[in-house]
Amino acid sequence: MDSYSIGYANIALVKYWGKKSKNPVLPFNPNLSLRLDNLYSKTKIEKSNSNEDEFYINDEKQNFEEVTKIISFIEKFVPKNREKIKIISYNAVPTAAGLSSSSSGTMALVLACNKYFNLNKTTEQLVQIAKEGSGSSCRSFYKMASWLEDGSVEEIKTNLNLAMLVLVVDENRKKISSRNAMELCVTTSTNFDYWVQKAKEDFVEMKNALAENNFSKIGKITESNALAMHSTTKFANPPFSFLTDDSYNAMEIVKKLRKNDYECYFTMDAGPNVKVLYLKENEENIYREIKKLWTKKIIMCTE
Ligand code: 2P0
Repeated sequence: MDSYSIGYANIALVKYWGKKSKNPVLPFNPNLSLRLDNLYSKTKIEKSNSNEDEFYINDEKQNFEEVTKIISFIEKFVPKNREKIKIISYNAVPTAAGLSSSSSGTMALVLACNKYFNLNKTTEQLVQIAKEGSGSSCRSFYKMASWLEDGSVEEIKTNLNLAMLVLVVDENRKKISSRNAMELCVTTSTNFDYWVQKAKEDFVEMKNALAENNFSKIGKITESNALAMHSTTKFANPPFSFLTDDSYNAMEIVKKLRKNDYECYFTMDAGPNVKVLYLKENEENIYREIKKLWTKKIIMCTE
């Protein structure tokens, strides 16, 4: 266990949706996230027993395409003449189901490389390396973080005890990767410019709301930002949606709870699952009420 490096998932309250630059990876708009300490990946690297690089997720040997993808990323920052390696990774997050497994996986991988290859990088350097593997992973290094258009990552402080659970709609691997979906929206979505403008404003408002400890404002921005991001998919060519009927049912449940004075808000990423944001001190009540209305799986994300 000791030799594993841990990386955490994070969920954006103001989303990253679109690359202004691919090399280096820079977002169109500043974005901001909350780390989910219960959703993590752990990774270790060993010398390969064969004469090729190997990659395992949850004991499953990954195919050539996946190995190539991960190796071409790590070759950007590990020594060129190296021995073949075996990357062993476990996800406590369903893989590629819009539950941010790429952010936890990339953070764990970057830390594991730092250890195995004795790179001795600082956290700031590792953050910058991670974002080249998966943009959102750079935010996982801090409990709350913002990632700005110039590539810098800042820790955000809050006095609020923000917490999250997931109403699981579907744990399967999504059909379209967030990278490809994002790219399709950047290049074809007719409301993409509107999204970028709104997200920039949301970011400023969100930082104010966090400074004011104004949870209602934080929640409202979180919901409206998520809906705006998802609306770009509907105006893409061809149009598509990550959300299913069950996602909309889950959103209705959140609204119903709110009406009954259980304050909580929804957000969704590149998948159908619905994340619910609330204050930790209300967790017991919210969980009890939500359980009456949502019969499928619920994942508690924060300690
Ligand atoms: C986010 N997502 O802010 C947004 C919201 C998904 C929806 O960042 O292409 O895997 O590797 O930089 O980081 C997921 O995108 O994309 C993501 P790449 P990444 O969390």
